[in-house]
This record gives sequence, C-alpha cells and structure tokens, in this order.
Amino acid sequence: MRKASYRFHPTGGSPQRLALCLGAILLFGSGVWAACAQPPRDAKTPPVTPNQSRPRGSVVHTYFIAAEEVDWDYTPRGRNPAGLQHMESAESEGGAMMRHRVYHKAVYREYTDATFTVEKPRPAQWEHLGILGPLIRAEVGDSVRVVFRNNTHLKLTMHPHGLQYGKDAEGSAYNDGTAGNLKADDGVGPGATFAYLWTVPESSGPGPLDGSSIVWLYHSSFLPEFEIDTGLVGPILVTARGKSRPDGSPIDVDREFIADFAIFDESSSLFSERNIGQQAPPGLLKTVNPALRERNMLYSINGLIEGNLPLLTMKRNERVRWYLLSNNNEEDVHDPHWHGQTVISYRMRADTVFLDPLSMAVADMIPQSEGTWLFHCHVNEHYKGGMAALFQVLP
Ligand SMILES: [Cu+2]
Repeated sequence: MRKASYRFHPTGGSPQRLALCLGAILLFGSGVWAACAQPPRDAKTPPVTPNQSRPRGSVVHTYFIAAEEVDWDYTPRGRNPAGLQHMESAESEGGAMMRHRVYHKAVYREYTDATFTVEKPRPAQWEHLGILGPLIRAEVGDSVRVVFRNNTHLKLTMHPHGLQYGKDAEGSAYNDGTAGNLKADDGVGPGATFAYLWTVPESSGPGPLDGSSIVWLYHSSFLPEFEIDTGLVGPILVTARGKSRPDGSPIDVDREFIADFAIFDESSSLFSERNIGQQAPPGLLKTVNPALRERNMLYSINGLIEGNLPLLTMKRNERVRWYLLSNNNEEDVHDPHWHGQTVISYRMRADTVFLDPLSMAVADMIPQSEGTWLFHCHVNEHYKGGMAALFQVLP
C-alpha cells in the first residue's frame, strides 16, 4: 500500500514554475528568490488585502472521497412508481416487473476526514444525486484538493473535466512521456490513497454566454470505457468569480438539480462477470450476445430508473437551474424533456435539451405550471427502458 501523497501545487503547473524560478535564480542571483517564493497568482488577480473575507485564489476546497463497492439498487422504491405505460420491463419474462434491479457496482462516496471512518451525510438537497459521486464545488480562483482512497478491488483514478491540473494530477493512464511521481496519479491501487490538486482558473468557469455557474464531471480514467459503466462518475459545479453564496450556490439561482442521463451498460461493467455470468469479458457482450446485453442496459437518471429518482420539488416562479450530464456509451444520446414547463438553454427557449455522450449542459427554468410533472428522456428506447423521473411545482 502506497503512502498518502499530499502535494500542494497552487499553480497547477508547478514543475514548470519551479524550473523557471531555479533558472532565474541561477541567472540573476538569489534576489529573485523572494519573488519566486511569493504565493503564485493569476496576473489579473489583485493583491490580497486583510479585510477581504474570501481572498481570491486562496480557497482550497478539500474533499475526502473513497471509491467503494456496493450492491446498487436501480429501483429502491420498487418497479415503476412513476406509472409509465408500455415499459420494456413489462414485456420481459414473467415476474420481471416485480423484481428490483440490483447490481454489484463501485461508487464514489464522501468522508468527513482523512481517516475515512465516517461517511459524510448527503444533504437533503442532493439526495437526488443517486449513484453519482459527491458534488465537488468551487468558484473561479479556488482550488480543489481531493484525497482519494480506493477501497475497491480495482485499480482506479479520479479524472476531472474542466478543471486545470498538472501531469501529476490528471488521473488518466496513457503514454504521455512522463515518469516517476508524475505517473502516480494514473492508477491508484486497491487500498491506496492519493491526493489530487486541481485549480479553477477563469478557463474553468462560465464563458461569455454562460450563466453564473456551469457543470463539469469527474470519473475514473484508468479504464474509462468500463469504469463509468461500473458506476464511477460524479459532478462538479463551478461558479463565476464573486457569484457564489457561502455554501457555493450561485447568488442568482434559488434551486439547483443535477441529472445525469446515464445508461449503465452492465455488460461493460468491471463486475459484469459477477453480475451477469461468464458469457464474455466486459464490453464484448455487444457482439457475442446482444440480446443479453440489452437486458442488462439500465436507462437511468443518476442510476435510478422508472421514476425512482426522489421527487424533485420546487416552487412556482423560483429560479431553478438544471445541470444535465450524460454517460459515455455510444447509446448515451439523450433528449431530456420537461412536461408542463419550458427552459432557457444555450440562450434559447426549449422544453427538450440535447445531450450526446459524456456531455454537460445547463438549463434555467422559472416554473409556471403547478403540479406533478414528468421529466424524461424522449428517445424511445430510453423512455421505454425507464429513463424518467417526476418533479413537482408547488404554489
Ligand atoms: Cu436518452
């Protein structure tokens, strides 16, 4: 078991910076050391003054996240509480409608500290994250430090989208010409711990046409073509500089939801043999036995199917922001659709938003029509497979 690593590189590209500083000292003498030793700052970032309650670039959000094996139930509240008609499961072999859909999986879960003994309770607001890993949240200028403990039998990583990282914190295994310490992040073995440091520069935050916050995701990327199907994926929200409340939520939004339109191809899970038998190694069932593969495709939102996502509740006229994600199977082409309301997405009015594999989108809604409404993928195969949830607009 490898020792925990707690390297802190506020620049994100620290080896290069260190090399530049050493070169400058050799050329110009030790006088430049004082400048090099200053905490590195974005050129546009003004000096920190003592009366600033949240000095720019100084907030490091630390998360203790473990990967764990669980028996995941896609239907904890039973089959089809949404009352969907003509679902594929209704056509399956006798009794299928009554059975829970349970598979052995690996998920990311948050702990309170580096001892990884007490799991951090998920706030009620985020119960709907379901199978997704803990929400990682930051404002532009902040940094995110993840102490990652691998409690599974697999070799795994954490690889963020959108945030900035050096070669020592990319969390992805391939021949990139690096060696030694710069490779330690590429694969964290069973029982090992590794600390990733990611920064949040302007290029990780909302662009000129975005609102005050955007969504990214993270996933395991040792074997990403299998690990997301295994369950190892989670959300990241980044708020524009100066646009967050103390809890990290954007100041111009009343309520936020995250929905990953996630097909879990259980034949492509690293536990596929355990879950569905010895028919084929992970990922090969699509050619060897496509019918068996189809029976083990779970058309979920956040790992929950057929209306099992907790009821998403909001009030009329609230400013509601939906962060939409998708998984990375070829079939992860989705059309999230809300009944009874419209949204603004990509600065356009819509009631259906398009997602292709592993994409991220934001939709802003000011709900107008009260009642309980369907929120589902409009792709036929996915809707029939149970990719649907309910939301409620209260007065
Ligand atoms: Cu879909």
